[in-house]
Amino acid sequence: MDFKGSETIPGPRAEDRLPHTAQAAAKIVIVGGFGVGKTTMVGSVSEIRPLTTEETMTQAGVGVDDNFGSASKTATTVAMDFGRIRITDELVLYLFGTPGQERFWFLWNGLFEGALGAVVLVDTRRLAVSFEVMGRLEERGVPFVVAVNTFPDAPRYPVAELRTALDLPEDVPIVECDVRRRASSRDVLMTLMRFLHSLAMSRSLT
Ligand SMILES: Nc1nc2c(ncn2[C@@H]2O[C@H](COP(=O)(O)OP(=O)(O)OP(=O)(O)O)[C@@H](O)[C@H]2O)c(=O)[nH]1
Ligand SMILES: [Mg+2]
Repeated sequence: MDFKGSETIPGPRAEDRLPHTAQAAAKIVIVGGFGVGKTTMVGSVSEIRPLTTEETMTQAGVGVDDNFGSASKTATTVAMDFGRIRITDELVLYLFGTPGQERFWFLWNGLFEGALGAVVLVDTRRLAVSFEVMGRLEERGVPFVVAVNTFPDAPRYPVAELRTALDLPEDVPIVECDVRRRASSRDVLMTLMRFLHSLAMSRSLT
């Protein structure tokens, strides 16, 4: 029975509904330093309208977050980004983007709960924050791949040199990407999924 003045709460938009073929879901976290492209990556690859928690940057942030190379950047994520992508008919990835700066680490406890793996986004002009992020992932035992977001004015290094600079073991994949491009962001996720698969296989053999 309809009540006068009652409102119908709209359900999810058709394109936001989980595909009926989906059988498994995995939680993936995308993490990296300030302005490295986390929100852009979640937005470019997500099949649903991404949820973002962006706030306009204010004068108070000057000197705290280095706006290196992103002069047009006017907003920053204050909590997380969220998106979803179907990797196969059966497998859906839930993507959580989160800032890597130390003052956001309190968010990590909840966000990494149940995470299958992570993408560490790297800007070669600011490698220092990547060390802290990777160190914390290692402490938590979260497997990750490194994706270098190739800003045009950032120095390019051969993968072997980056591996040495980042002190990464041979098996951790390092890939270049342009997070503004959907195909490129998707390739990064596929690299992570292949890496997780190979880890699972090698663990089941030991
Ligand atoms: N030229 C270039 N610009 C990029 C690229 N990726 C992101 N940008 C731009 O760089 C800026 C930073 O991207 P965001 O996605 O906001 O970065 P973020 O990591 O979410 O930033 P915070 O949430 O503030 O830490 C945006 O203005 C993007 O349009 C890239 O690959 N090349
Ligand atoms: Mg962001």
